[in-house]
Amino acid sequence: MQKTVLITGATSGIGEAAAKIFAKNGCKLILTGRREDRLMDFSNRLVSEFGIEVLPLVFDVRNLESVQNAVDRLPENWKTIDVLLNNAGLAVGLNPIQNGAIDDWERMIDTNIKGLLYVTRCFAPLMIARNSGHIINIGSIAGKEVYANGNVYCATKHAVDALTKAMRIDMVKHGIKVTQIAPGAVETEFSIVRFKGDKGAADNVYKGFTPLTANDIADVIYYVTSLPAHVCINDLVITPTAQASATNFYKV
Ligand code: NDP
Ligand code: 8X3
Repeated sequence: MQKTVLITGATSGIGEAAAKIFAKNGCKLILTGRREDRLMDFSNRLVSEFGIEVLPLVFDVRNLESVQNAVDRLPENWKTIDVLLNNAGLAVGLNPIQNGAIDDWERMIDTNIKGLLYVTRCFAPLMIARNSGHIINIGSIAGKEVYANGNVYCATKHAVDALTKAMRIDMVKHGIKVTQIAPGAVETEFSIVRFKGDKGAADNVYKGFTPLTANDIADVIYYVTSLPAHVCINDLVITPTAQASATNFYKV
């Protein structure tokens, strides 16, 4: 059966790679992000390359009204969402707590925690109405451990870890699977955003070892959605082979 998959943050990195693998496998896609040009170009490319249907929705996950509008305006034939991939997220800044920029903190908390909650609160009722669906939250190794200067980002991803467990309990009686995928270092635009456009600092993060690619994570996302109805993967931590913990890398 052709699945409908909703992906937040599909304009780059893991969300974009996930959209491609679901497209290749013939799924209908609802793709979201703030950068309208990128979202439209990408959606059009997927339609022409894979002959699938794509519904691009431009909204900021931090804005509850926009998220609610998106669900209220969903055409009837897009309401049967089988997979919700809560992927939109970011790290901004890398400072000790006493020097943290309050605006950076607000952006991370509003996007990674409140945004994920808004999207889930607005879209999960569509799954509950059908007693079927799969919610996949992109957490992080930063949701399992903390590291120097990672303070607020780590806290937001610990919240994703807790919310994933809590959602699974709330959803179990509705037949809805809830999975967390918690990657280590993946080379995407993540570090460019974290270092506020400093490409040199971002490149440094991935020097001396082979990081994961967005496609590596997308393959795992697709895999967890391809299992039989009675099988739910709860939680997966995925690192590059050269990464043993949040801070332990073998670099040459
Ligand atoms: P990217 O920066 O490449 O992608 C982030 C995506 O999130 C973009 O599509 C961006 O779209 C979207 N996004 C950010 N803020 C908002 C917002 N307020 N509203 C809507 N969309 C938003 O990074 P990744 O692909 O690496 O990150 C994806 C997820 O993976 C994040 O949750 C991140 O924390 C997590 N992660 C990443 C790791 C890594 O090493 N890269 C490791 C572990 C977890 P747009 O700007 O168009 O809105
Ligand atoms: C992204 C991975 O280690 O930079 O979540 O926090 S890390």
